[in-house]
Amino acid sequence: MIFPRLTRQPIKLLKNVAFLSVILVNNLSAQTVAAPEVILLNATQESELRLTDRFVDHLVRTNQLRINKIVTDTLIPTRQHERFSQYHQGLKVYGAEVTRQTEAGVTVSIFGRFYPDIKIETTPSLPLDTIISTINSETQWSLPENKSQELVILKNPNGIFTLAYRLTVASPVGPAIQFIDAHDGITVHQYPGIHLNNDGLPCDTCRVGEGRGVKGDRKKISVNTLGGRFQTLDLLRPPAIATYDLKGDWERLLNILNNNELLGPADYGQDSDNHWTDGPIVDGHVSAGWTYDYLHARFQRNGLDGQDGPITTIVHPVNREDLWSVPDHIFSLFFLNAFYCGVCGPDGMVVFGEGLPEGFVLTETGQTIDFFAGGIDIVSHELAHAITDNTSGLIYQNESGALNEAFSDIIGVSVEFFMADTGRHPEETADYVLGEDVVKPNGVRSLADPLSLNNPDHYSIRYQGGADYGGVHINSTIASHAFYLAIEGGTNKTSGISVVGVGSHNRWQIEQVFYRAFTMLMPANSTFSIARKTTIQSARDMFGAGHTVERAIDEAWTAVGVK
Ligand SMILES: [Ca+2]
Ligand SMILES: [Ca+2]
Ligand SMILES: [Zn+2]
Repeated sequence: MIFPRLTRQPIKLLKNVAFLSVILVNNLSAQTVAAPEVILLNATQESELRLTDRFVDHLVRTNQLRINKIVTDTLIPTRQHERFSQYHQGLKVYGAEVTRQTEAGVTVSIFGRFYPDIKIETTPSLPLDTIISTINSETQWSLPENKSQELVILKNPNGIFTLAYRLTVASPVGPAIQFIDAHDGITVHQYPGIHLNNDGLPCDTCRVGEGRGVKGDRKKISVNTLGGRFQTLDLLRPPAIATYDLKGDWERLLNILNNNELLGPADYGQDSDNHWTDGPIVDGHVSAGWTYDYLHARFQRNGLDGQDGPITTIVHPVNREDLWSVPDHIFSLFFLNAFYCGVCGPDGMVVFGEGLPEGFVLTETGQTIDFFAGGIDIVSHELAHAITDNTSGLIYQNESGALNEAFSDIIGVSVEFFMADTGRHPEETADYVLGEDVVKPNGVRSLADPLSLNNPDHYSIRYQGGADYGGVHINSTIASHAFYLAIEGGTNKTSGISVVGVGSHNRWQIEQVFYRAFTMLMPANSTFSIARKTTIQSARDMFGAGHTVERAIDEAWTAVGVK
């Protein structure tokens, strides 16, 4: 049965305070007021905070907002961050979040969007069992039972609220989170990834070996010894950092990604004399370690989940000589890509593609593709997706998806600078390009000059089509270029507006400010505009209002056309 759909409400953005005062003064509930479709709950000034704070309290008291996370700020330890999810008739409104920053119980900032006027039938026409048996009959994999399945309210791509089941579904290209209409069984939205935790392991078998990377460069590698052999399992750092070598068995890897098989100790990268010569194994493992070290040194963050949970990466998903024999989807997934999967295995995992054999180029660009594990910025980019999954959960489509991708590029570039600044890897030079050591020449994206690789450097020229989940990679450079300008300064090519940056010696300031905004202040459905507001708030929190840091960030967003 196809349930009649509601038509979209006209968007009317009433002024926050005016609308709130109607509610509070007349003591009406949000539903009985002639409500706008969405209420923007952005408050950072004392004048706005009092009413907005009371409104949030009202929503919490009436069960329309429920707390889903409280985190202590690692960079300003006196601050706390509450993350609320909107509920409607007991069902979570997917992505509708409000974040509230407090100090000693006093509210400092609030960000988010609240939908006051959801009209939707919350009884599903199709039971969950029917959906699951339909899915299981359509694929060779069974639906993993350990992944959460829930009924939610989802704003579909057309802006219509839809009652949908949220499920983790297996597929030939790995699992996806699907939202399936609870009335007609049609998939209304899908995206990759959530993230679960496990404890680390004790260590009495840790060893440090010596390895050679993809570029023939020498580096120390933290491994584990077992039965006289060595494995790429790092037990020296607080989380278990494990690098698995799938030895080209992509069919087994698909079963693992789809949670129909588990990785085991036999899958660790192996070496007989602790002189490691497999470049992708060495680089993937060492770069995951650098990423951990960076997060801890710069943000006092304990790993990807903040609790030193395991970090799992996979190399050699295919053999290069199988180039012509694998199916097309395997070719693009395991030769030409690297990805993070939050719902794969107990802790999520990153897979690094194998690249192309020597002599092969991408016909469109003439670029060669090396092992993806050979780019430290690629490794940290993928691992940063796990951080986003564990914090803001930025929804992987449209502007919030572009922010999700921008954060990964920002961490990717920052880890590269962090490592280069130690001087321990003289063969590595840091830059604002992502993937230049893998996709050659030129790399994948440029934060310094997005236009040079066909990405927008300004909001006015953003991609507005439906491909790439609404341009999540394409448009990411609008935000990551703002990050670049805030550090290095310079002139935006499209707007001609110049920015005075904080200078490369102060890059840590912008890195910390952006990290706080992206992981603590942003709701899951953030827009570029909220990214501007939250990064400015974060700068004020850390360095005070009117400081050069705030000015640099403010100018940078203006230069890229984000208001
Ligand atoms: Ca580089
Ligand atoms: Ca780079
Ligand atoms: Zn990404």
